[in-house]
Amino acid sequence: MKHTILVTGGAGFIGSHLVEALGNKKTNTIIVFDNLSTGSLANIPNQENVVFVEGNVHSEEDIAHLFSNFQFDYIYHLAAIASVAESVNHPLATHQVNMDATIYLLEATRAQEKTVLKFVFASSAAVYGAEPTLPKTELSVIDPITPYGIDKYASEKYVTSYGRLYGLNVAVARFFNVYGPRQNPSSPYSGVLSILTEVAKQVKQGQEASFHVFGDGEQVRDFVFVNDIVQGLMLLGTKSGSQAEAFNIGSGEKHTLRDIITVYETLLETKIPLTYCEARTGDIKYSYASIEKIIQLGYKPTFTIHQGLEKYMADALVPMH
Ligand code: UD2
Repeated sequence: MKHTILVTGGAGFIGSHLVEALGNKKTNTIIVFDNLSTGSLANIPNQENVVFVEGNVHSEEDIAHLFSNFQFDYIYHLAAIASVAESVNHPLATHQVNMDATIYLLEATRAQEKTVLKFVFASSAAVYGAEPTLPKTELSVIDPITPYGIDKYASEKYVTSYGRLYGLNVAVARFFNVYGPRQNPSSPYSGVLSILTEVAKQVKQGQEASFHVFGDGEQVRDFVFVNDIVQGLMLLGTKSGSQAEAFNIGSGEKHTLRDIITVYETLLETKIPLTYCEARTGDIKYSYASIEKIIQLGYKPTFTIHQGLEKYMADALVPMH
């Protein structure tokens, strides 16, 4: 079967890994729709069945233009302003990207002649906020505390409601702390493991560097390797049991930041210099997922933290050309 698949944010960290996996099937045509604000052309696999279209998800005009050129069998909506801090500093601008864009896409999907086989929306553990009950199940209290989390949750509700109101085939993924190659470490609010990997790389290359631990390092997270996120997304895309439902995607493991630093040190056979600083305001001390619901759908995490970091470090330490 030939399928045309849209990946918004396909030039970004998670999106580009999804594009790569989908593109392995030669009968698929993947349309990468991205404005390259944080993503990059270099992330997109150079393959005949992968087509790049530049545009803004928060432009109704750009979306209309995209859908006038293509009819999609599957849509993975990953484009977003991924920084929580950015959403706190610029709530209105981030709202347009993280929420309005979702409705533009849903409307265009509803209007297209072809029935979409699945529209999968990338949401976040941020919807659970700071409510302390753990592990987070899909039935846990929802209490987002930032514009980012609020827009993710509102978008989720639009997506699942389009399933119920208009019979659109839809599903929602709630990502926990994703890490892996191509995660950009350049902002202080980048994923912690992208920053730690950068520091580890510098230390390994004999440069002077130190990793800043915010708080005591005892904060707990569910770090999930990007390939497992891709596995989860593809399951949500293809399984009928995901219809109009939200699913956590995590690793099923939980680790303190200090444990993770020890794994890096073991892998690199060297100590990483640490600087302890004040905990971040609003930082959540413990966050981890129950992944039982997506396991019922057939999900099986394939990377332990050790295996994931090994792969990530090997990739990061490849000599530059
Ligand atoms: C994650 C998500 C965010 C949102 C949030 C919901 C990522 C990158 N972010 O934020 O999008 O879904 O969960 O709660 O997945 N840290 C350091 N040193 C550093 C950087 C971070 O100690 O240089 C700490 C940080 O204070 C936190 C932990 O590491 O305790 C993880 O930080 P993060 O920014 O990677 O992710 P998190 O869980 O705050």
